[in-house]
Amino acid sequence: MTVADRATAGFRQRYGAEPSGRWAAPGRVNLIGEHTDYNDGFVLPFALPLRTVVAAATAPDGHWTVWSELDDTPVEFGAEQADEPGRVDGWAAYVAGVVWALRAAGHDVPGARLAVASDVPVGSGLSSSAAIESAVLAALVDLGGLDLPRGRWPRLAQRAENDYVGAPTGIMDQSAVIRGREGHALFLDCRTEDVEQIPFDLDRAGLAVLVVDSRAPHRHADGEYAARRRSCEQAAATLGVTALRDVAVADLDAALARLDDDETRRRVRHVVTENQRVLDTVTLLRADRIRDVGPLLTASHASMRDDFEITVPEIDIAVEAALSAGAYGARMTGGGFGGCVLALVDADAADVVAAAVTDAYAERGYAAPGTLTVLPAGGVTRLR
Ligand code: GAF
Repeated sequence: MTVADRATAGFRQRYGAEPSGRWAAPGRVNLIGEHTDYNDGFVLPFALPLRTVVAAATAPDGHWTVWSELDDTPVEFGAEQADEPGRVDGWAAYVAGVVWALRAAGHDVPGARLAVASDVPVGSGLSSSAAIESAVLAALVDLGGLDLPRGRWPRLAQRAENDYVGAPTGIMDQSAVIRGREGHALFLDCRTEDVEQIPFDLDRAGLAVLVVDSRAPHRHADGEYAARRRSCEQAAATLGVTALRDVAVADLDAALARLDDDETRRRVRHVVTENQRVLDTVTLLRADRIRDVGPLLTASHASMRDDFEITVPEIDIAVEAALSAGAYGARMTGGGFGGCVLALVDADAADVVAAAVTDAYAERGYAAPGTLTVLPAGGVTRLR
C-alpha cells in the first residue's frame, strides 16, 4: 500500500468516515550548509521523494484528534491544551504545535480529525518532524480556508517546533519541505528568507545522491544542538555582530584572534567556512559543474567532524567508505550525532558504493545501514 493509501485507510478505520482530502509533505536532505541556518547564513537542501501524508476532515466539536500508524493510540486535544506549549507531548506535539502557532497568529483554526502515515524514517535526520508539521499545516489551512500565503508557512511551522515542542532549530527544514521543487536544490538565505531554485538535475548528469542511514542512535542530540547554537550566539556577541553570517571568510583570522578559547574558535571557523562552501557550491551548480561539488561536500564533513564536533564514528566510517569506493564527495547531512550521510556518486556506481559502506559497517560490527538513492522532489502539496 502506498503511504497515501495507508493514511486514507487509517482515517476510515479510525473515524469510520471518508477524509475530505490528503496532504503530503516530503522529508529533506541538506546538500550543504550545516548549522548555518540559525546563524543567519546560507543552506542548500532539497526535498526527498519520501513523504508523510495526512488524511483529514473537519470535526464539528472543535477538537483535534490525531492518529498515526506509528502509534495506534489516537491523541485528542482541545484549544486549552493547544494554547499552552508543552501540554501535548510526544509526536502529537508537532500537530498541537501547528494548531498553537496558527492560533497565536490570529487564525480561526477548524477542529479536525487527522490520520498520519509516513515513509520518512523517524529520528534519521531527514526531517520527519518538519514533514508532519508541514502536512498538518497545509491540511488546516485548506480545511479552514485560512488566509495564510505559502511564503509564511516555514516561519509558522518553525515556531511550532521552537515554541511549542521546545526544539531550538532553525528555518532550513521547514523551508525545504514547503518550498522544495523537483529537480532543484533550494538556495536559501536564512536571514532574508530569499530563495533561489538551483537546477540540480542529477539524472541528466548520470549522477545520484546516495543517502546512507547510519542507524546510529542520536546521542545527546538535543542538548548538543542547543549547546552549539549557544556557543555561536555567544561568539557573535563577543565579535559585536548580529550573527556569525556577518563574518566573511576574508575576516576570519582577525575574528578568531579576538576569541579566547580554542573550542569557540573552531565553532566559528566551521560556520564561517561552511557559509562560503554553500556559496561556492551554488556557483558550481549554476555553471552545471555538479561533479566538482564533491570536494566541497567532503570539506564540509571534515569541518563538522573536526571543528563543529557533531559527527559520530558510524557517520565518519560511512563517509570514508563512500569516498574510498569512488564517491565524488560525501558528508553527514542534518543536525548531527547520528542520522544520515549523503554521497555524490555516478548513478551506475551507487550500488557499489552502498555495498562498500555496508561492508565497512559489518567489519566493525555495526548494524547494517539503510541505503537509498534519491532525486530532488517537490514540496508539500494537496493530493488529488
Ligand atoms: C536540524 C535543524 F532542524 C535545522 O534547523 C538545522 O540547524 C540543521 O539541524 C543543521 O544544519 O535539522
